Amino acid sequence: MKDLNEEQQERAAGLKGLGCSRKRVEDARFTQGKGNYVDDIKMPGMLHGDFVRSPYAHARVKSINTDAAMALDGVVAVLTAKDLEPLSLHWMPTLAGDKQMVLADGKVLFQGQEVAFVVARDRFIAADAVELVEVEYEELPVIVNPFEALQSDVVLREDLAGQTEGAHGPRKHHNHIFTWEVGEKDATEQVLGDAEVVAEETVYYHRTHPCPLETCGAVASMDKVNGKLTVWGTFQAPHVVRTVASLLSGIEEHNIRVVSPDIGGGFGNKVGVYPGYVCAIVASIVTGVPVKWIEDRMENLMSTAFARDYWMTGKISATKEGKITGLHCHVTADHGAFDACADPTKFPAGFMNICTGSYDIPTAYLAVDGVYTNKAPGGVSYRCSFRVTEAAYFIERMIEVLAIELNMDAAELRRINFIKKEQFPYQSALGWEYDSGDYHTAWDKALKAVDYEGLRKEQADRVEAFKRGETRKLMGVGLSFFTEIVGAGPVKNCDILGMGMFDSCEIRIHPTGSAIARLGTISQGQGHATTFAQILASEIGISADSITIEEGDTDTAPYGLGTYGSRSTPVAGAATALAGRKIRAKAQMIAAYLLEVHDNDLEWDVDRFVVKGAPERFKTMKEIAYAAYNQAIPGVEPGLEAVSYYDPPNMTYPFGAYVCVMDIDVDTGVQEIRKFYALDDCGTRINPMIIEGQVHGGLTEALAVALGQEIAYDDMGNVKTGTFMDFFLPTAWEVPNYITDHTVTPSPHHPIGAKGVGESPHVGGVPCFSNAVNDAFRAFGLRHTHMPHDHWRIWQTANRLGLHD
Ligand code: MCN
Ligand code: CUM
Repeated sequence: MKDLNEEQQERAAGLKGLGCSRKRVEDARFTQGKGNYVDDIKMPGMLHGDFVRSPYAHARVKSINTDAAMALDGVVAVLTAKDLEPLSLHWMPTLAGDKQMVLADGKVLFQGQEVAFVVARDRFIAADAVELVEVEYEELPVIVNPFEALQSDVVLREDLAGQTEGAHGPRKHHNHIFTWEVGEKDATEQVLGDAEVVAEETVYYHRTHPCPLETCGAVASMDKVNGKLTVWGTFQAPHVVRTVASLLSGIEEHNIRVVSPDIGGGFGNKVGVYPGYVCAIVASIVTGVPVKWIEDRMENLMSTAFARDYWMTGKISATKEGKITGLHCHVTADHGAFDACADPTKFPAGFMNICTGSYDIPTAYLAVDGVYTNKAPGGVSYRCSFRVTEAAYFIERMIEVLAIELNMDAAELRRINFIKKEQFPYQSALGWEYDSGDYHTAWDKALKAVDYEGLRKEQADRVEAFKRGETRKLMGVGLSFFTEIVGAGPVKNCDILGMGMFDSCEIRIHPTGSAIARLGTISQGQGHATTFAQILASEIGISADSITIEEGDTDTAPYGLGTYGSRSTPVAGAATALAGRKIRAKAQMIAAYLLEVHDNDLEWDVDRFVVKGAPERFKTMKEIAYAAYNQAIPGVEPGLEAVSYYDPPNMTYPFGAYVCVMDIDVDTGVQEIRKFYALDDCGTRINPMIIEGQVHGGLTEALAVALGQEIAYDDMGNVKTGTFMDFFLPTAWEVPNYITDHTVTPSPHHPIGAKGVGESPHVGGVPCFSNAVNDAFRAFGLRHTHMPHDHWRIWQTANRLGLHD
């Protein structure tokens, strides 16, 4: 607001537009128990579904006897694969070009897999009936290790036996899914061979789960009278669900209404299509009454989209002075029983090829091998921006290992390799065009804010004190600098199941000068109703408080690809700004007519059009809206509406600089986070308070993953962490006070210069926490230790290094 005079500033502030820490409008209902979640939907005669799930990770299903379950009073139906087969719905396509069993067809491939769907009068009867379904299994050898899977004679996916081509090219083995290669293999190997220094490491990013507080669920209602199917569900992409449901069921798309009501956290877990959705829909079609399916916590942790499970082997080369010359990365990606990742079609390993990070690395090569194992399917979820979390963790660990190899300070190593401000737009060796960045400024600001030199001095003193026996606590300084890639599209290279990844906004201004805007995205807690109104307020001069934002109902919202990959701001946010500009363009014509001047004689002034040079002559947006409906204006249609479908020219590349200071007790393995500083640059900031909330949330999830959260399997394929007793969910107790900070480097191609931020703190946070743990032991010869760094593992590390002797 710097070019505005005081009076204008006051008017602008009243709009609560860009840059305003406007309070979240959705919280009034959330904090008073007035949210409307899927499980709040209750319909007359509604039935309840529940799954019989496999206790085994790999077994042949010899028989299923449903007689006893059907005999139970209140049970209406028990569906098995046999019932779905005539409808061709016993298998369904996955978002990654594979197919997945809806209900066990001949065998089961992971513990918790859906075997039969019981439909009953209430949830309790359904649960009782689940116990009465008799399934005879014959156990088969279990493979939970992807390296073993590629050696094993055991064929996991018998349905694909003999198929040497998959959705993403040749398959090398019956348990192999795809190989995805990017970059120059020979050139990279040459550079590595000639290099003065090479650091090598295998970094495992363990399997985890986003675990939203609300589990997945759906209510399907087939109205046989008017032929309309309505599905309320936990969908991060409702329009995609509608199109897929239409293609699979043959019901015309206008006869399907998909609604995402309030969603209690998505975090990627609600991008995928689950058997429960399909079964609820089929059951409603079969019974003619509404059917509800809601997962319980264990089902959610055991069977819905997991995250990560990437084994990343890297080689990074540099000159003796520390200038990086090449990067080689091979990933063995454990996708579980079905390839149900949710990446854009052309990217079977997501945007893992952002693994050159924030560094100017001239030569690089990445190869990813996807592998089947006896684990739950999924793969892209948990604030990840399509595997960018894995990529950031990989490169930020490799940098630390290289610093050790070079005997150099890791902050300095980063500084001398950062892409420079003047190199943007920057073409990365693995194919991305980074839109904008100023890494050095951010890094310097961060290091100064934490007194980096002072920390290193203190750390060195601590090591000496430890060696003298004066303390049992070590100190770790975790650094991370990340570059995110968010906002998929563009349509030309990003689609899901062939659906192009644009997004949309439709605005309707009411005669009295308030408005409703509908978007193709869907908030799951990110505060869209608050922030999208702010974008619009600044564009059209109507207060955000007078603008309703609506998302998630396919009958009313314009077609869009939904919310994930932090794409809402970069894509739908851009559509919102552009639709607003269309409104303003029409408003300008109306104002010109009302003021009896030429369009070009008007200029925009916060919330009105003013005659140039005659500031006392103006029409406010409110007046213009009224005239748009109620006054006959020659050559101008009545009404004031606009729609924009936005296909972004590029993605946006937010970045950040994080520092974590940690104290570690070597005798107990307990870590204490003394300080966590997070600087984020997401370009133009719409709502600083919401950004801060996003950062706090993402960092807390990063802390969880780095310091203890894991979906662990035993050799039999049993999920060892299927409840909150053993799956670590951080509470206020474990969470430090975060210090947040920012720089602002606008995106040059986004209409308002905004980049996404939702996933950034997780992407940058995980390596930061992990680097802190590793760094604490650097002085004692540690190069790398795997996450999650829980107390027991940290204790083991100390023990291995001889610190307990
Ligand atoms: N924002 C802003 N200024 C910017 C960028 C964003 O004020 N320059 C605001 C936006 O207006 C929006 C919020 O920050 O209100 C997040 O915007 P964005 O980064 O565009 O991300 P999305 O809205 O697309 O949200 C998706 C992202 C993802 S992919 C995951 S996973 C995740 C995350 O959001 N899931 C969440 N944050 C979450 N937060 C909550 N509470 N719940 C989830 O499920
Ligand atoms: Cu990858 S988790 Mo978010 O994209 O919904």
